[in-house]
Order: sequence, then structure tokens, then C-alpha cells
Amino acid sequence: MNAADVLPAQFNVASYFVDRNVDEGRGAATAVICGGRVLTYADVQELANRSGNALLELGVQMEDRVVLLCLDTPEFLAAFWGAIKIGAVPVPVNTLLRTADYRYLLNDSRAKVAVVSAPLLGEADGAVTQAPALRHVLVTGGAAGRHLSFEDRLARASSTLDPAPTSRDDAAFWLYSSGSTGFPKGAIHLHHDMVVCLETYAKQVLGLRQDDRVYSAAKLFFAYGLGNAGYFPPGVGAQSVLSPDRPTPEHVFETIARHRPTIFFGVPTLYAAMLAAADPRRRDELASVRLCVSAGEALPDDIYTRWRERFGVEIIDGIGTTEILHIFLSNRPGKVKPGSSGLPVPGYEAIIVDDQGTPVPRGEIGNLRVKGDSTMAGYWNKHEKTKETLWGPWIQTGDKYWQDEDGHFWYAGRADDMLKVGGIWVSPVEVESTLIRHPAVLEAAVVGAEDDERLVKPKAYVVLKTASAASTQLADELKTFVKDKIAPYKYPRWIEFVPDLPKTATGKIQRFKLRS
Ligand code: 3UK
Repeated sequence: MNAADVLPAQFNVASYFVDRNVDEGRGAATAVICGGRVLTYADVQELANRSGNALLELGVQMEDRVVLLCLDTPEFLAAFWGAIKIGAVPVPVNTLLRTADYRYLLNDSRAKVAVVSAPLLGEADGAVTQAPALRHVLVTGGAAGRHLSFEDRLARASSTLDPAPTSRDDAAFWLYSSGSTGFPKGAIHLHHDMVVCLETYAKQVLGLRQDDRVYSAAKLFFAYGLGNAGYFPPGVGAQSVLSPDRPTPEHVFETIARHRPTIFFGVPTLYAAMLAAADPRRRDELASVRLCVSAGEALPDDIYTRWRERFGVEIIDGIGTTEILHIFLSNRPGKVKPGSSGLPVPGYEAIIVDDQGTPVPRGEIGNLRVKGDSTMAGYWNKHEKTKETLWGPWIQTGDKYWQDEDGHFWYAGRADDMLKVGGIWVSPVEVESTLIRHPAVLEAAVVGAEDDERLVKPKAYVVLKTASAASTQLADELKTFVKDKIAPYKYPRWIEFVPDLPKTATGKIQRFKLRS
């Protein structure tokens, strides 16, 4: 699918996803459900308009970035659509990070304004004072302290707003993606990109309809959650269930029971945890759900099979990336090949090439390359990384894949050392450099190891300054040490003390030797 063939040159995607619902008569229809709050499409439009006007009043102009450090509430969507409607560029960021991460993201993006959920202010506050381009912080859902209240500014702003005359190829929003070395890279997405994902994956694979009610345990700040709960539902006038809470199995079961979604989106780790936590006396927890979706990391076939037996509903595994925005290879409802990533989504092409870029024979492992019109324009301020990633209309995902006789694609690991843990990137280098800050540690190497569910988690091999100090206690201390210093989900689940690490002649750690 080529966006230029279907969208006008002047195009504002906030109008497409928000105003169009009201213009087409769905103003009174339910758009968003969040706890006890129910918002109609007219409510969402009004919030987005007020939010756009509030940003304009604070001096935000077209192309200015607005960082969103927001939990999943209607205010996230209001800020996201409001910013896009005035031609500004919202940058949703991971809510699980630490002060040092936020300092980097605010400075790399040079955001003029940040919208921050009150519970996240503690972690963000130390960063906002060190971001010279940042002029205002809008706090939502609680005391603003020395900052501005999002709700107060919205209440005072006008509820009507004309869309900025953006083009379908203007930058609409960014999403940051972690790399194996160095800092996260801001993937620049254009006004047409979300429409492409809606028209291809959401409509043609999920068969998303106006009478669907979706619930995504994956949060809106992920490219996955943003599509699932942010723009897919308004793309067809459907309903979205949001929750600002941590998606524990208990909370997710409760939310499903309370709001009865028809489509549920999760990650493999959550599916495994839900299977373990399900009440054996009940069989109908997922009665409302017609389809479950998994992405973020490969779904082991065993989890697929146990889930279908336990709940009577299929999980459709598909692979997406932040750079391509959403899922481009996917299984199809009723035709799942368990353990595979399925077939290309209509509108996308996928090939497997060797390191020279030549397609490999069927059945051989190679590098996955994908062509599709939702692919990012490039990385912000990362010219070399952009050149390594984009190849004309093709993008190299960094994944190793092979294709079977039926054309199904099978995940075969990463081309770099990056780990996907519970669907979120973890860089071994970051965990290693945190471990060696501990006084007892001489050297460390972090690789992925499989847990009982065959899901990857970080494992650290640690060389101590004094080998005899090795103990279970010290291992626990090192885990806590990492959790306290960087985003807690990155901590090594296992620590093995070793006398030395395998290295190349030039001293580079050979992680592949530790993996096997
Ligand atoms: C890995 C998978 C095997 C793979 C995402 C749905 O995960 C998303 O985006 P990210 O940028 O990570 C991308 C990388 O994650 N991966 C994702 N899904 C699968 N590996 N099977 C899968 N089903 O390494 C990929 O390169 O965080 C997921 C929709 C949008 C997304 N951005």
C-alpha cells in the first residue's frame, strides 16, 4: 500500500482519527473507557482541541517536539492528538525509565514542552531542570507543584481548533527505540504512517470493526500499544479500554471481566503469567474475547497451545518494530502455525538476505528486510544508524529469519546482542556497565537465557575482583544493585560467577560463546 495513492497531499492525521468520527456522526458513540470514565468521540475531540490550544498558548509551534511521559489515560490521547493537530510532534516515551534516561530523551528531542503523569514526576523532575530546550512541564492527574497543571490549562483553553495544514509526509510523532550500543534513537514517523497500519494489519488481519472493544495490556508509549489502543480503535469508530495500572495477570483478568473487550493484546511473558495465575475453577474469563494478539518477542508454541486449550481463543503472533510502526508479519486467525511469525501482512513485502544483501535460498537463515509504507523516515540526528537501517524502500530489522516451504516466516534470533524481555528492549551493554560499578565486580557479560516458559531473560556472567567472595547473597545484592540504578526490568534474573570471560584477541567479549 502506498499512502500517496490514497491520501491527499495536505493531510492532518489527528483530523483523520479524531474529527472524522464526529464528522461522520459518531460524536455520541463511546470512544474510550478508563476505569469509571467513559468518553465519547465528541469528548475526545474536545479534549484534543483544548490540549492543542493549550500547547499553542505555551508557544509550541509546528514541528516542535512535545514529550509525553504519560500513563495510559485519556489525557495521553488528548495530548497526542492535540499536538499532532497543531502540527507539533508528540514523542511518547517509556514510563518505566530512570531520571538519566529522561534527561537524554528530553535533550535529544529538544522538546519545548513535556506532559507528565503526576505519579511519574518523581523520576522525571531531576531531568527537567537539565533540559535547556524545555520551557514548560504540564502535569496531569495530580498536584503540579512548581509546574503547570494540564487540567487547568485545558479548562482555560478553547474547545475549537482547526487542524494545522500539514502534509501527509510531515513528521507526526516520534518513538524511541533502544540500540545495542549507545543511546536510544528517535524514529521519525509521518502523518500517513498510522493510516497504513490501520488499513493493512488492523483491517485486513484483525478484521477490526466498529463493534469491537479493544484492550491492550501493552501500553500506549510502545509502538505496539499505540496502534492497539491509540489509533486502531478510532480508525474504525470502535472502543478502547485504557488502564494506567501495571498489567499484572490479576489486574488484566479484572479489567477483562469488568469491560469485556472483544480483542486483547499482550506479550508472551504476560500470556505465560496469566496461564499460571488463572483460577482453575473458572473457564469463562475470556468469554467476551474473539481474538488475542501477541507481539514484542516470539510466542513459544507451547504457550499458544495451552492458551487455546484453557480459554478457547487463539493467540495470533505477529512481529512489528518501532521503525515499521506496527505488525508486518503475522499469523492469521484460524490458520495459525504455532511458533512461527506467519506471513507478510497485505501491503508489506518481506525478504531474507545474506550479509551482502542477496536473497538466501528458501529454508536458510538470513537477515529480514521489509518493505512497507509505514516505515519511519529515518532516525533523528542519527545519520549513520539511519544509513545502516534503511535500504531504499526496504528496512533491515536486525532479526534473523528463515522461511518454510509454505512461505511462513520463523524467527531465528537477533543479528545484534539486544534482548527482548517481556516485549521490551534490554541492552546487555547497559546492564554490564551497571554491574561493573559495583565494587566487588571486575568484569561482566550479559546474554539472554531461556526461563521455564522458553522466554528470554537477562543472565549475567560475573568475574569478581576476589573470586572467593562469590555467594548467593552477593548474587542477590548485584541484582538489587542493578534494579536500583537502571530501569528495574533490565536486572539479570540469574548471576553466574566465573573465573574469566571468553574474549577475542582484541579484548571484545564473545557473547555468542556464553549463549551456547
Ligand atoms: C522483536 C519479535 C519475534 C524483533 C512491536 C508489535 O516489538 C515491537 O517493536 P520494538 O521496536 O521491537 C522490535 C523487535 O522485537 N519482535 C517483536 N515481535 C516479535 N520477535 N516474534 C515476534 N512476534 O526482534 C523485532 O525486531 O520494541 C511489536 C507492533 C509494533 C512494534 N513496534
